[in-house]
Amino acid sequence: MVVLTDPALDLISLIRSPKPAACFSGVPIVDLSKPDAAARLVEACKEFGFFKVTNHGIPVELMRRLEAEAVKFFSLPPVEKEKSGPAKPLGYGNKRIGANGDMGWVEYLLFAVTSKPLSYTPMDFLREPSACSFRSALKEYLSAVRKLASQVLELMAQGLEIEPRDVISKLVTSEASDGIFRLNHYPPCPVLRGSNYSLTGFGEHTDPQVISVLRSNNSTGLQISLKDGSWVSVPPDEESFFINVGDSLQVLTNGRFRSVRHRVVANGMESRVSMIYFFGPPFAEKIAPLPQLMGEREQSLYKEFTWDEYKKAAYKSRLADNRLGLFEK
Ligand code: GA4
Repeated sequence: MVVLTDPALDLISLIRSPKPAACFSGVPIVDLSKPDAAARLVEACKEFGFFKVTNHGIPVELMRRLEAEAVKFFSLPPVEKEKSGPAKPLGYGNKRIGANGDMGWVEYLLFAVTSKPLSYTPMDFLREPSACSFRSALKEYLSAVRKLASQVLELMAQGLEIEPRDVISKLVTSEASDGIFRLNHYPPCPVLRGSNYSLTGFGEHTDPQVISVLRSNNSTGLQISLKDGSWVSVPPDEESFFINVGDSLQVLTNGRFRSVRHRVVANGMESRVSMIYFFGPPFAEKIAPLPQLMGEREQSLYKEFTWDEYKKAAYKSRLADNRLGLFEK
């Protein structure tokens, strides 16, 4: 029996560890330096909605620099961090996720990011001269990951054999594109040590955007749901990026790609730090299957909607909801 000493824990659903959390060896790896990258990536998006990218050209030092800045921030006393919160939806958040009652064993910072020119909404602490190294790491990281996302989305178009090659990438790199960046810290949870329980760090959900690019430290915790509904643990790799297909890309491909359900299960032992850049389209953009991809008699599986409509609906939903369900025909 676990003794709960932290009252906040009462609110978080405790879930049993998936038996010796065997790491899944089947996560598709897309080596960007290989000629088969486009084909492999399309295959992965159809089967899993998820893949790992290697040989991406982004120095691991840059990832570590930003991670160290995040760790510095999350190590501040709660009163200091709370000056940047609560997240509504941007800013510092602790345990509360979204506005509709979801909770997780996580604290985070959420930024809105514009793509052209690249900028983000700074919280007050980031305007201080002492935050100069945080600002520069953040800007360099966002710029590098935005280039990577463009490259991945162009390869996707190539793999899908559609023209122009930037038909998907331009949705997320235009002036009005709606990006979000998230720094997550899953702290250790000493009361769970030695028990066979684990905690919901971030409950199961799909991402509403086109794609999300994730990098984490070498901690376990990320799990994805396979086509058959089973959950598997993703082996960590701090030098690579993991890409999630989001709901919008599922719609753009008329269901050929699957928006991957994922979650973070905190084992209570190690501190997990992740950084995720969510690439969304402009608010006015219609999210509908790409005409280049549709077969002769193929019908859209979805009602027509704009990103603005979808995002508004998403923010009214609970994390685990099937948000696309509302828009299916
Ligand atoms: C999931 C993907 C991103 O982390 C996020 C999340 C957002 C939030 O944390 O504020 C949401 C969630 C996410 C989807 C449903 C709503 C909104 C929490 C929530 C319950 C930043 C996003 O864009 O959607």
